[in-house]
Amino acid sequence: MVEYQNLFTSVQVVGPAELGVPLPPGNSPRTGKNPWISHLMGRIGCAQIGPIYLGPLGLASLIFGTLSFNIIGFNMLTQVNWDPVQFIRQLFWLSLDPPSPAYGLSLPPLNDGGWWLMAGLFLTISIFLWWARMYTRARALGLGTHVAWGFLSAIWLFLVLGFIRPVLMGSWSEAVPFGIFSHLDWTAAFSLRYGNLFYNPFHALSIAFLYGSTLLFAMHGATILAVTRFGGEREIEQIVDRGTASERAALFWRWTMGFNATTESIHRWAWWFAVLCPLTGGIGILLSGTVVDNWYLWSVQHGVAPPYPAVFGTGVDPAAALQGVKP
Ligand code: 07D
Repeated sequence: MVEYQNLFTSVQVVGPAELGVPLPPGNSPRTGKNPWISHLMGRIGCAQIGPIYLGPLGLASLIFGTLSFNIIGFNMLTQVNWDPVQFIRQLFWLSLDPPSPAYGLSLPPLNDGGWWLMAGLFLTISIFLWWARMYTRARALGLGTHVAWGFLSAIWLFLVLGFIRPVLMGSWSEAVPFGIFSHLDWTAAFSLRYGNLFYNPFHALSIAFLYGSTLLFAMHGATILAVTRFGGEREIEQIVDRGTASERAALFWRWTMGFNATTESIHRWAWWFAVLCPLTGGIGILLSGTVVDNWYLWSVQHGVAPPYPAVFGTGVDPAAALQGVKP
């Protein structure tokens, strides 16, 4: 038996072409009847490429996604006078921005944010079509729809950032621009505008689930790799066999921290942590500017953060000073 005990040696999963289970009536045929075998892909996953299922939802999603991508790309190209070299050089600084606050929620001219609105609409349509594709593919295979609901949690944050909160605030200008640095600038500006997002408890919760997800993933990944020498990655046998890799994996954690997840529950932990990250994040963004105007002052008011010491002398209320009230 080949023992693979380091982090990099992976198994090539290659076998006769596997075309998958027959699809229920009403499904399109899968594209690519003769799948090809790629050694390189086999190093990071399964060596067999295809067949893929496109179907009407996949096709429509790709069309809308491509439209959105092109609207963003061509708008950026115009910003560098259609010069491909400058396009590449300045790519990270180029941006398709939402309309200015003057337009509120009205339809702006194309070059004043209209293209942004259209790209956002098409991207949203594309994402929802992709969601429906995930849902229907899972159903067609007789699976649960856990992946689709997890994806919906990310879509929730995406919608809050680009649609729901701007609508509540009464202006498209509140939304995130399409651009690498511009969306980072937007993020920093948002935090500053609402009194430092670190004081937003939902941002904190979201971070806890983000970091928690990476920790759980690292623990699970490491545990399974650690028992591959006993065949632990071959999950099917492990589910029914006692005294094998799975049991050792569980015992490892029971011995080191007194508690172990089961092979089933570890995936529930992972799913909930991942889903709760954008779910709580979306709540935090939705509350900013709509319900809470300054998260630092909110924290002081609720006893979460200490007020600034009276460095300005007595008689100065730091909270009021922060809002520009002169002593
Ligand atoms: C963004 C939404 C789902 C995405 C989908 C995909 C496309 C493709 C492509 C057209 C990820 C859409 C598809 C766009 C288009 C083409 C070609 C999911 C997303 C469906 N923060 N922060 C979070 C930390 C600070 C700020 C979350 C850490 C500062 C703002 C997360 C730190 C400031 C927002 C997080 C830190 C600030 C966040 C994101 C440390 C200023 C949000 C979770 C250590 C920089 C977002 C409540 C996620 C949020 C968010 C982490 C610092 C601002 C937990 C670790 C103090 C404005 N921050 N942050 O899953 O939810 O994102 O906030 O400093 O909006 Mg933060």
